[in-house]
Amino acid sequence: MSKFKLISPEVANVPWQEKPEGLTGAPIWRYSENPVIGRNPAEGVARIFNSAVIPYEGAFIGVFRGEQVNGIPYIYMGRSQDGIHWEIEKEKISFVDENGDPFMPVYAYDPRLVKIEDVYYIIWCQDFYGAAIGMAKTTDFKTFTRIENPFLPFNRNAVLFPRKIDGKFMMLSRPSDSGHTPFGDIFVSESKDMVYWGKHRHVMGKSSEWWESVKIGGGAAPIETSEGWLLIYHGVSGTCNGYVYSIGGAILDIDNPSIVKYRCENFLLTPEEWYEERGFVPNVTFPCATIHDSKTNKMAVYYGAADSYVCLAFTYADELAAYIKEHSMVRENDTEIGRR
Ligand code: BMA
Repeated sequence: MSKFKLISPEVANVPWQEKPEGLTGAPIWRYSENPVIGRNPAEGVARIFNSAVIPYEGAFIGVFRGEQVNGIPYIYMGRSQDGIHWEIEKEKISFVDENGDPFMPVYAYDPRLVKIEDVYYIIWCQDFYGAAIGMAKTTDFKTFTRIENPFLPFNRNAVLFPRKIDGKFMMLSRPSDSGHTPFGDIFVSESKDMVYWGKHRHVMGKSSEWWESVKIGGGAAPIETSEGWLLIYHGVSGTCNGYVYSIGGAILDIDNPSIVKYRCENFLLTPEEWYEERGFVPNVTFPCATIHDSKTNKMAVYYGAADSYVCLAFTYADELAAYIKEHSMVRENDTEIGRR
């Protein structure tokens, strides 16, 4: 048996479906009942996608990108007993400032949800004179207090690491432009207090593999393992009909996550099913969260499909890590300029 270990709590009720016979390619398979959240999932919300979930009090809680019927995205909360069937709250999350006064972003999309020590952090993309990272914290999922803008515009796809490294919070992000950004690498930054961020380091760049040759961006919160930080991210290719968003995997050094130990040259999942190829934006698979059980290595990956649906895929974390290692190709653009 492999010595691979997930360094995270056990989650006995991780959403799960057995591996189908005859699976080829990466060891990851879609939930047969996808999508798990369909169109018009709540009053005033046309579509929910690119959303994040986390185990909470024996069940699951999620923060969802809800595209309202006026076209403006906000973050909605949802609860689920099994991680598959969700009850979405009617009202979007009301954010407050440090004094408890209302403080709403103009819009908010692509939330990630990460627990560090006893605090839950939501990280999203918002308007701060252009696309920028928004953050808030909660301990009870009732009060959501905004945190200072961590980075200048333009930036998207920020994801916090689930623990401090050497006493510092660590965050991945993808500096970008104000539009449908035609470039983008993943960087990591650190902070002692979640207010001042610095020591920015390049983690990895877009690649020459077609499926991630335009840009890449963080996906789910990095997962601590005995091999390093397992990172599920998205990679984008350009075609004559627009961008295609696939899911990729890499393993970063546990003490210095700017170092890429392994990076899979193959996509893990790419749009193939009707709900990934057809929708508001066709050909998008966009991972934002995983739920993983350290006892069994079972792992559920939540991804947005075609900017229209929430979907689930499953894998065994140890098999996935072995696949990433077996097909690893770390290149010069995965190192920092001037460093080897
Ligand atoms: C990106 C983000 C994602 C979206 C993707 C495809 O720029 O806006 O939310 O899924 O485009 O439209």
